[in-house]
Amino acid sequence: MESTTPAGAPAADPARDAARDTESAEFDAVIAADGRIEPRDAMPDAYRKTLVRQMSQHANSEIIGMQPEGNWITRAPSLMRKAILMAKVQDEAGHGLYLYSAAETLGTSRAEMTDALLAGTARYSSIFNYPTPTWADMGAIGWLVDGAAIMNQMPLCRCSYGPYARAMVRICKEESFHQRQGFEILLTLSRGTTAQHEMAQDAVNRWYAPSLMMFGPPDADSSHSAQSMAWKIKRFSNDELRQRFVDMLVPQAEALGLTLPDDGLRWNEQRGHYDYGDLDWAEFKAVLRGEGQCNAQRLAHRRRAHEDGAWVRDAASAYAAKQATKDAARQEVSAA
Ligand code: FAQ
Repeated sequence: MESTTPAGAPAADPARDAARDTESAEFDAVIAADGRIEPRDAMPDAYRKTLVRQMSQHANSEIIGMQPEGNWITRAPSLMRKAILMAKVQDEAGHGLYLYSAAETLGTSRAEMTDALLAGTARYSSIFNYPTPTWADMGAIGWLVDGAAIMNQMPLCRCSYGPYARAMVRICKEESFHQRQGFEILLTLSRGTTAQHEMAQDAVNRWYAPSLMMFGPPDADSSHSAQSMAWKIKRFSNDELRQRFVDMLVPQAEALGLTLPDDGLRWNEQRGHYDYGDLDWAEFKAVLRGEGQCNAQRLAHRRRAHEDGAWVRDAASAYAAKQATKDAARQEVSAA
């Protein structure tokens, strides 16, 4: 226990203070040299807390993000489409698990992160609170949502926290496949019958603005960006990534033969980027408050799935306990 003065304040301990200064200087030096912080390394509490917040939100997003597409597995228009969609949704479960595991290296358990999600005290991406009424939504999610996810996540492969950066490398490879499958769904619909083309356009109309909001609030309102960029967790600001995304979408929409629903969209010669229209940040805030179209449905479904899976967790724990007892007995025998 830390020794305290009679007044309750920690007693002066020059050796401990010197050790802390050294740790802090080492941390700063690794960040400055663009190195990686690993789980065994000392790190400021605020750095650890920021990572747990962002990584658990990211993991939660992957897990909740299975629902809008899961809605279409039984109704995909062909066996091939069904198999591809199932594989994509499974990938998302895998991404959630890598990310929870990576976050666990910071000392917060997956059970704690899951409890926070189920209690409604942890966030997940705003985008997954929108409904998926048509098959074209599978295309729009792949093209726009996975497209935004890659744009945001490629720089995270260079994040200063080693386990997060390494998890992102594989995740980005899979997201890239997801984006292509979404693009291909939209291309097929866009070149199909008039009704199919209209269905693709309608889905793009509904997903375009929410996908731009995935990058988070404008820089001026982003409470965490400055510190996260100083720590090299984030490499680019929310607005920088949003701009890159818009610049990427415009030629791709042309190739698809679809229109982006944005009156403000035009090439700005001076900036060398596309200008785009204002986003409805009141809607974004409402979604974050839990007032989106599907927030209640998404959480209720996740709670139900968690309860339904209790027997699997119980069985796995019982099996692990049995194996541990057997291993201990074997070790006793071999030691005797
Ligand atoms: N939704 O100060 P900032 C995917 C919150 S994975 C909800 O700018 P930060 C794959 C933010 O948490 C998609 N909340 O925050 C897939 C903070 O609130 P807090 C998920 C949001 O962290 C595809 C407050 O607003 N990807 O799509 C959102 O510096 C298809 C202030 O914001 C990641 O999580 C939002 N969109 O920057 C799966 C990537 N934006 O915590 C299935 C990793 C902001 O103070 C199908 N995360 N907030 O209460 C990040 O890069 C960052 O966390 C940002 C936000 C950029 C999302």
